[in-house]
Amino acid sequence: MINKKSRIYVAGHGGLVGAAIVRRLKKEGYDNLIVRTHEEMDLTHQGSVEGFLEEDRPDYVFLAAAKVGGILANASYPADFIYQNLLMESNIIHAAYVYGVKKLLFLGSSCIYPKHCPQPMKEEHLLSGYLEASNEPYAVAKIAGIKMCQAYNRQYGTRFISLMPTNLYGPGDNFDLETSHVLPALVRKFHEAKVNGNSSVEIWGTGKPRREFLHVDDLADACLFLMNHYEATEIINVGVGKDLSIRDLAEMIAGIIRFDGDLIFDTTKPDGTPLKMLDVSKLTALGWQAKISLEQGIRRTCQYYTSIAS
Ligand code: GFB
Repeated sequence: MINKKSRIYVAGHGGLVGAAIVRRLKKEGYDNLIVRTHEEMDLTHQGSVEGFLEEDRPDYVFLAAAKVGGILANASYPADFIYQNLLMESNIIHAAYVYGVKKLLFLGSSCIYPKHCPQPMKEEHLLSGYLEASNEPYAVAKIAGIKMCQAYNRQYGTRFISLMPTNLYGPGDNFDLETSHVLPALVRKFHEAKVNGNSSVEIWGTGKPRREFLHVDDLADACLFLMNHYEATEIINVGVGKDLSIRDLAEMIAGIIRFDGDLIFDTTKPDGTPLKMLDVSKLTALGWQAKISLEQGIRRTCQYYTSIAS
């Protein structure tokens, strides 16, 4: 188990995942946390990252820093997604080796699996088929991060573990309608439609794709659990083991927000991967399960959004 006095660096502490990991660590009594804002340290700058790790010498690193976004953001900024994610992960993983970090946890994504992957997607399906085009640059960067952790483990005996989370949501999410993921986008759209008395809400695509959603506080709990209990170099999926269609998600959010107008499906927008549910049997076998139901999680996210929108 990580000693409560260990020096723990959370890269990306200001983002959806990083902030949840900080909350979870503080709740557990880990009070020797190290965080740096983007202004204090540019993670795409190797010299700054090496200087920081040489000076602060963290014992553990949660690598939650990434350039992330929904289907449209990935289609619009492919160069940013591959460049920034490759640089940030490479700088931190290499410096973690050079400056003797005891253990590092790397966060990948479920989009690393093939577009037409057998469902539910198992860890061994990685690189068994073509990727979904809409987020291939991001997926390739994340796969490179996995392979870098595994290569350093093999060559230098490092303890760099890699988690593959399913689609995430929760407090601190990005609610920008162009760059966000579907769940926060729909929470905002239904909230605004209700407040403005609109008669309909636009949903991108056909509504047919299915997605699995994990609340970010559950993910943070899984990160701490695996940092303490997982030592293998193989990747491990983190999810809830069930999915629903985008249409059903929209109807669920509309019901919670009590919006009773129409759903308009804009099929000029991309659907992306048709299915991407994770097989979480490896994680379940280790003794971890998600606790926050989708309905509970959406209610909390709606409360959070209402608190920041007003
Ligand atoms: O969440 P999302 O943007 O990303 O889209 P992915 C999921 C599905 O929701 C797609 C539909 O079929 C979208 O067309 N959708 C419907 C919407 N309405 C909306 C809306 O208003 N906003 C958004 N954003 N989607 C992401 C990858 O794929 O998965 C990321 O792009 C990352 O890189 C993430 O891997 C986990 O789930 O398709």
